[in-house]
Amino acid sequence: MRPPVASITSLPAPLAPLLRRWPGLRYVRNRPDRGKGHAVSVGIRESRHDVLAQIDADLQFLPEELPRLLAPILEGRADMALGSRFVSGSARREGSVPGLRGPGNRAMSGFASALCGRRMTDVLAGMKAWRREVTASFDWTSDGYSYEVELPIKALRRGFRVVDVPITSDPRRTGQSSVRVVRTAARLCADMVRFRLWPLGPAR
Ligand SMILES: Nc1nc2c(ncn2[C@@H]2O[C@H](COP(=O)(O)OP(=O)(O)OP(=O)(O)O)[C@@H](O)[C@H]2O)c(=O)[nH]1
Ligand SMILES: [Mg+2]
Repeated sequence: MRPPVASITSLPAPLAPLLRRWPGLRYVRNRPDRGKGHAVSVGIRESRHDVLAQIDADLQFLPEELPRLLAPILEGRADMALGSRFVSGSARREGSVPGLRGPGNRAMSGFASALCGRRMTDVLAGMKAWRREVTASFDWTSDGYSYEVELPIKALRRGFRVVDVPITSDPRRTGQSSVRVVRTAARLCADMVRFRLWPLGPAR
């Protein structure tokens, strides 16, 4: 992966009051934006803690459910937690997984599970948490969406404990999806085979 380009800047004015509540809050701006995977890799690089979490910025997942996602890691039962919209206890609110996205997400998770020999119900949900050691243990190659599957597949190859945690998903309220279902699925399948079979690369 090319070296990340990012700058740490002062918080934009509307976010500044948050600093009073969370003095450790940092705002990192990517310019140019190289995609979601790259943005998360910059977040990892700039973070200072041992347990990390990501959540989509469109608020389709609920930040108040982050403690539930983190619990298995903080309790020492897992090294990576995958938020899942398709496991018992999850809630998919009306319109949150429209059209082909439901079967598409299940098919991608089924393919990843078959490749890894371990059932994962929702590898693509944009709400995951892990111990820093997990992502430091392999080279990470995806700037785009494929990082969502690269993380759990490579974590399992390194022998880390990966668990599913039920989450709630809301319909999109604003903005547009950046996912083109068929093209993204084809790309993901090819990438998943690569993540499963190619050498893991050196620890970071
Ligand atoms: N930095 C960065 N983030 C991105 C990019 N594309 C997507 N994201 C992030 O990824 C999140 C998910 O993207 P969406 O387009 O909502 O995709 P999705 O949630 O898988 O699919 P939908 O069901 O259509 O919402 C967004 O909320 C952003 O936080 C990108 O090009 N750059
Ligand atoms: Mg979304």
